[in-house]
Amino acid sequence: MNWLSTLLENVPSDPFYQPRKPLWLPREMSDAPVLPPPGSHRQPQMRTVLLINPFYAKSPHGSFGKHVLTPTLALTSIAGATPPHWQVRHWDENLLQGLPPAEPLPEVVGITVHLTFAKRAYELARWYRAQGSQVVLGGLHVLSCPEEVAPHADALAIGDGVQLWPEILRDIERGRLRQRYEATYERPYTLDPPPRRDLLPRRSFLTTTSLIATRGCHNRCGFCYLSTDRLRMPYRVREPEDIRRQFETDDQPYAVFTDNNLGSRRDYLRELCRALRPAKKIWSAAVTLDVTDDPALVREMALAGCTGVFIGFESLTDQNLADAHKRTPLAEDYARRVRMFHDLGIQVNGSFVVGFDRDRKDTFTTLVQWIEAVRMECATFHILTPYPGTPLFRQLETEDRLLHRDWEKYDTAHVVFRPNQMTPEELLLGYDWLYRRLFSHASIWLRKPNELSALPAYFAGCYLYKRSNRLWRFLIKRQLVHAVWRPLVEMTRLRHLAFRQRLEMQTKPAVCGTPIPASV
Ligand code: B12
Ligand code: SF4
Repeated sequence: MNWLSTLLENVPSDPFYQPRKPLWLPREMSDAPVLPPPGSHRQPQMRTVLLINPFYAKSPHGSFGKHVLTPTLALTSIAGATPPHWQVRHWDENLLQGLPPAEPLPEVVGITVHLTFAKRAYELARWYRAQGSQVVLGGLHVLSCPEEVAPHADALAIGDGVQLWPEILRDIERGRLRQRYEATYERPYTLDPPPRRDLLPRRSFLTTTSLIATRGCHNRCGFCYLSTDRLRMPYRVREPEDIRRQFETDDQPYAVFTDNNLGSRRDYLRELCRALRPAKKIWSAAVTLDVTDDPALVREMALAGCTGVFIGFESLTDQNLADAHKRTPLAEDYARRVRMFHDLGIQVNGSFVVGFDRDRKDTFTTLVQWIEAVRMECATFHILTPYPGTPLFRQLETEDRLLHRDWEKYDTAHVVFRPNQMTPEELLLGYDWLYRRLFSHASIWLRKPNELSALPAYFAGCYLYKRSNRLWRFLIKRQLVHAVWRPLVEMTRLRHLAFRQRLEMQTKPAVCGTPIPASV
């Protein structure tokens, strides 16, 4: 019966089973395109900017679709702050369209830098500088490790780039570029211009409407990048009307809120929902589980078009969360709260971290069993990762538990520290098992919704989004992502409108399945 277990992909119940078949990871998903020798120094085209999102290696565990679901707002926000006499171009290396453009040579190259793709950002910076462009580096890693980044750039933007960018370009025009520009995130968010989504290749993303309505979070968990030393980011919000306008203008049926936590201020979220409701569109967002303290608010979210939430449950062990100073409901109450979303037609994508000090070898099975019992449509798993500058990083450094500082591997898919109650190898095997198990036919079947009418959308979501990496690679390379997904998204929107109507009339809301992933 070997062929049958292969067909059914029977994942053993022991999280540490060996040997295991490697997961599929083609070269384009693991290696950036090789840059040719830069050639000689030449005259760049004046008043032109190229903004680059560098390549990063994809994990074979998740869907490749995740990377083209919706774009980061880092570069479109910077583009929005560019004075009109500068020409701007956008390039995302993760769309697999080859080398970034160098003809004509841009006067300024702005690159966003995260620790996982810092090495690639430095390579790109070196390549453009050698040809004659001036390179400005900004982003999370520039804020947490400016000394490391500085030698690779003509200028650093530390903190909020939207405030700094016009000043940087003005200084370039005057030939007086400084090495370092710094801004906090304290000024009102309402002053920011809207991001320039018109620069994005629409064909390449499931939706180009990444929205961001708020900044910061009421929590400061010790493992989160929001607790980075230098980062001062009070909770700030944009006008709900401004967000509605951005959503309308981009003309897509579905938006993804990329806020850290759209639910930190309930009065604001309520106002936002009321502004979005007449638009008759659908959206998903990251919120903390405590929004369910207010069931009427969750209902308003559903009525405003929310089809999915991304929730950082992190752990089923309360003490892990207390250690990290995360204020959150108790684990024993999670299931009831998940049900509240489900009853209102909102899918839950749970985010879980493994490797906390109280995690033991049985953590993996307990976690999967719980996810299956509450029928969570989707979950993402992360190996605990100490981002430089955070309390967690300092703790593990002081305890001499960091294994290395190879930032590329600080992507939550590798073990970079010595865990407390298992070996690094066991943590990695357990993490790998969680994904194999969750995406197995058996687990997909166990988590299926009760209602028959929700099954087609649920299975479409599981199989098309999560188990089709070969198809995703094809769609990404051929720029077919939008064309293929748009009809599915539109169908989901129409179903959701019908669902909302029933909900408004207060009859039993019935079912509303959605094949679209619940946020990033
Ligand atoms: C959209 C998103 C994604 C998308 C797109 C990612 C991409 N790089 O293309 C997807 C879903 C693919 C993704 C994947 C991952 N992500 Co992500 N993602 C986000 C998210 C939700 C929004 C990003 C965004 O639009 N921010 C809004 C912009 C405006 O803010 P910003 O980037 O900080 O930019 C400002 C400044 O930094 C500065 N700036 C930035 N760039 C530049 C450039 C220049 C030239 C200048 C002048 C200024 C400047 O100005 C901007 C305006 O103030 C953030 C959380 C968040 N809310 O930021 C997480 C986040 C960035 N992701 C994170 C992680 C960990 C990942 C993953 C590794 C997770 C995983 N295991 O799957 C993967 C893989 C990516 C990788 N290897 O790096 C972490 C990064 C932590 C860290 N310290 O690096 C974050 C912060 C989430 C979190 N809370 O932990 N992600
Ligand atoms: S609740 Fe989430 S976004 Fe807020 S600080 Fe904690 S991990 Fe970060």
